[in-house]
Amino acid sequence: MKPTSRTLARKTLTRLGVTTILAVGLAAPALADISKRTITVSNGVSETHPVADGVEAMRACMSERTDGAWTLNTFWSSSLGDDLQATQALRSGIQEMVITSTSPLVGIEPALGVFDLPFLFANAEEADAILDGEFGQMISDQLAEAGVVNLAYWENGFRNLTNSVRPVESLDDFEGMRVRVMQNNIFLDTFQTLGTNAMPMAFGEVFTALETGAIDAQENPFVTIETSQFYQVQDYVSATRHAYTPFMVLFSGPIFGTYSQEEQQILFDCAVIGRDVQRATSRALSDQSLANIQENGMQYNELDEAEMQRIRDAVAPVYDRHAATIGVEVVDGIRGALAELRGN
Ligand code: KDG
Repeated sequence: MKPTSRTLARKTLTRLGVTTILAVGLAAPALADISKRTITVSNGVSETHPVADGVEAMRACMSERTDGAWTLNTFWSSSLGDDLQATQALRSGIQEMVITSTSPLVGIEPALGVFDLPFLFANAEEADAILDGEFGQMISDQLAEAGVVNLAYWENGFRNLTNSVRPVESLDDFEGMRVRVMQNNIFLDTFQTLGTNAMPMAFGEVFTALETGAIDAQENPFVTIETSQFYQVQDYVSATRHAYTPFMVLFSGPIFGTYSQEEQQILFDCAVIGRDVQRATSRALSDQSLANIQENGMQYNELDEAEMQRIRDAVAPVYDRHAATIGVEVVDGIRGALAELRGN
């Protein structure tokens, strides 16, 4: 007997109903655990910096894992405040995320100062091993007590000096230079020990201070020097590699607590996806950035090993002077982890 249109209709509805139930049923755990969300993330560098590559990879990951339920809104060049201000907004639960250097946050978590110790890491491989290993996790655990969740360490990078006075080819060449440093007593002490007139300042104020001549110098990775266009207001760049600064992808502790476990895992997973893209881009662009700032008029120099050793020796006492503030066990911990890495 040929089925009536009514029967066909019922079969279709049933099939449709079963399909829908299956679809909702299959999706239900995910939909139940994933809410529609808008996440604000801010940073102090410009959108041309490799941080943007990491953010785009993180955004794509979030979109895929939440089936488009999450929106990531980005704010660049300190437009939502400097690193410390944005981090305080996270602690208050009025902003979700910031990608920040560790250095400006030592007032919140003194142990972060360990990463400001001069010449701590010899290369990026060491930095990755420490940051992505037990030591980095220990620091992240301490940050959780301060009301922020560190989702991953990204790369700011090895820092080099720029200035508008003279090429810095020896320890003596630092003498009297008005150098902007991050708002951090370890950087302040390091550059005072080198003989400079070190001046703490938020990153967003540096370009204008260089442009007006209020300061002579600043120090940042080549990629930041290029993307912040410091070559417009600086004449010399010297390969001092005097410190390696990590970025952290921080999330608001109060807001994190309102996310389901599945959502929290997505945050961690996508920040790590972003980390690998951001680090790779930062390292791939470093040499190109150095070439570009030279093409834009900066005079580049490296220092001979004897002078570099004089500089390293001059700032070595900074470690002992700040161990108590950072935490003796923290300084000993990273020294031990590095010794193990180096097979010492
Ligand atoms: O938000 C990131 C910036 O603040 C970063 O570039 C920090 O390296 C930094 C500096 O010199 O302040």
